[in-house]
Amino acid sequence: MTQKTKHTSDFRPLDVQAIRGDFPIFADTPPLAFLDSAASTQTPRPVVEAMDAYYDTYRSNIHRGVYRISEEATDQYEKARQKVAQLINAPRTSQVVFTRNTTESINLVAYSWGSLNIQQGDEIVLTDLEHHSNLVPWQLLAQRTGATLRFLEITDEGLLDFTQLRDVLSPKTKLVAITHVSNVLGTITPIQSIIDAAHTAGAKVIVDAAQSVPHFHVDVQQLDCDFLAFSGHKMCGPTGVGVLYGKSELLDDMPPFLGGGSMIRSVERDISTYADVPAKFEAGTPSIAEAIGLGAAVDYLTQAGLASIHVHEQELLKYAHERLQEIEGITIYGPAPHQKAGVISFDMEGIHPHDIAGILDTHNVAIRAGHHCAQPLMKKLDVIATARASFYLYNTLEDVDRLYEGLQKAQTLMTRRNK
Ligand code: C6P
Repeated sequence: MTQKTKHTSDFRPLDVQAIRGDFPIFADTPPLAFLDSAASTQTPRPVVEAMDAYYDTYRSNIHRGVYRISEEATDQYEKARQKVAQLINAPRTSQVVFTRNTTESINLVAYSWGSLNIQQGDEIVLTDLEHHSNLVPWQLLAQRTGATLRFLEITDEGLLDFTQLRDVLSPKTKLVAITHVSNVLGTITPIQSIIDAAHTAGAKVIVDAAQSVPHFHVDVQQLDCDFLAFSGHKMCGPTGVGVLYGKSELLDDMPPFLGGGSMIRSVERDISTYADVPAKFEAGTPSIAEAIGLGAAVDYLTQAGLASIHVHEQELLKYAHERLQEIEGITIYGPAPHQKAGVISFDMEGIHPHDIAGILDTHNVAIRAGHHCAQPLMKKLDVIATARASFYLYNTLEDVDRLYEGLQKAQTLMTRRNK
């Protein structure tokens, strides 16, 4: 299927109460204040129902059965691929490869594209903001090939220091691997300018979109990125399914990542030929129910409207900044709300982030604490860990108030304990 239309604005205010009604986890009183969607989101009923329908009425393997329910499963799996392709405005559905998650998508590129294109002396440009998933695969590739990793640093505000780009990019740069949104600071990177500059330098670009595709429109044709990776479980979909988008000419040339069933054209004792993309990269039985669930999640987010989700998160983020700044001894990391997505990382004087999260949990407020799989960034910020609240379409201003009240209680408790 070829898809040419660009996204038009779908902004309309979110009916957050109606949305919350789709998530059984919020049915309790008082409801869970779930502020950890950057780690993994909650699942709405339509997504669970789509997976239930597969298990209850047409469970079977795909791409091989010649009977009705297998054809139905194949059809639904491929429809999910179409929905994902439309979401990111991929020119062709075949450019969407289903993987397990963002991590696997990036590793696929590092092994397959990397083995063909990276040699000793080549350079791979990363940034200080990268999640380990967009760092360790490139370290492994560099160790295998003798390539060098170079880093674009961040400013004190947690923005990428764009002035360094000219120095970091060179004719040796073969790849720029960059996050679209930092999972720690929420920073939205100037991805378009970086892609354009990388292409001018002759390099390819892979975008880690784990924290962007779920939250606002990402258009791969407009960006002109070479690869883009994201996970289903961060966008109301199930765990166990992720996406790699790639330009056709790159995917076509790349060798398989994993070998086995489903990815072949013909097999002889000593040699095989391979199926076309995306099958070439989907060896073995894939996560069928999960891909179908991801398709339902795409429908759900599209119906809510990604522009509306973004505006809603901005409102929550702005409010969270205002409220948290009222608390004495709090440090918020990262740029101003308008330069970031719905993530707020912070710490409080005299209280370890894990204690903050533990105390908030006793108030039914769920946040994440730790290094967020971004240890080099923690080092840069000169902290061991941060507390992090993150927002999604089902969060409310009351959730932010409960975060604020919980933090005040944490502070009172720890001040009393430390006396
Ligand atoms: N971040 C968090 O921040 P997987 O686990 O493969 O679905 O996603 C990995 C990943 C890659 N890039 C970015 C920017 C990410 O934020 C993540 C996942 C989670 O809480 C878990 S560490």
